[in-house]
Amino acid sequence: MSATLVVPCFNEASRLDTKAFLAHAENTDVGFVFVDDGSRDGTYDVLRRMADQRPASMSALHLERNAGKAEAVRSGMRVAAERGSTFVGFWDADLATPLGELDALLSCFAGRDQLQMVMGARVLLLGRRITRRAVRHYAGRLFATAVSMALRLPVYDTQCGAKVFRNDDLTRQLFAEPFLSRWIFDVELIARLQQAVGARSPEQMATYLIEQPLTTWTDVPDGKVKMRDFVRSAVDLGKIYRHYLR
Ligand SMILES: Nc1nc2c(ncn2[C@@H]2O[C@H](COP(=O)(O)OP(=O)(O)O)[C@@H](O)[C@H]2O)c(=O)[nH]1
Ligand SMILES: [Mg+2]
Repeated sequence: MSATLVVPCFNEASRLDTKAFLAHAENTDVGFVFVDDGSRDGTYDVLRRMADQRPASMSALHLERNAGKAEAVRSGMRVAAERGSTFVGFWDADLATPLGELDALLSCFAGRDQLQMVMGARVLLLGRRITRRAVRHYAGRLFATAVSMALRLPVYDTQCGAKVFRNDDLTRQLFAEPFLSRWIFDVELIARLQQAVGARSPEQMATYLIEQPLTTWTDVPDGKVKMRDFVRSAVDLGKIYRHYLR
């Protein structure tokens, strides 16, 4: 398999587009590890029924208690790594980033031997369809600016729910320890990568990490991230700064 994607799922029973995932598993060599993050709405049943239809490329994990996206992704990544695909990654269940964007992210690895991680970036450019509510866009820009200052890295969008990695020991190391933050563990991943490769200048980091602008991204209604999560993210960024970056 070329890639195995972890899809964290919290109360996604009615929102999950199982047809889109099944079609993708059927038509490509991409595999999926769905992780039910202690949902209370029958998500696990939906996931299991879907995975049973394509057991070779889909599996469903169940976490007893709601642990947050970071831990759900981390649990899934351990399983995904065992699948032996060249790349692993994680992808939000709402398909705000359509699965059709995956190839563009994976093709970044071609000819870049040291590249470890590719992040989808929601950059609004003419000719691209990036639809996001204005308030979330501006809150996101503010947050991204604080993150790039903390990481000393001009990263545009750390919070897009689509990220892929080379499936190797370094990636296993990035996910080895639990994350400090439930929501902005993406920032921790970058800080861990900076530490692991001992490279801090933006030029050095770009051999290990790049952002790929998406062609389509749609803010899916019923997202569960609210304004208080913005406040929590700011608090978590402080924690991450003290732990990894000071
Ligand atoms: N809200 C929330 N989402 C979780 C949790 N655990 C895993 N997820 C998944 O994290 C992803 C992002 O959540 P989503 O609600 O789309 O966030 P938003 O689009 O940023 O508002 C989805 O795949 C969720 O199912 C959790 O504890 N809470
Ligand atoms: Mg979403």
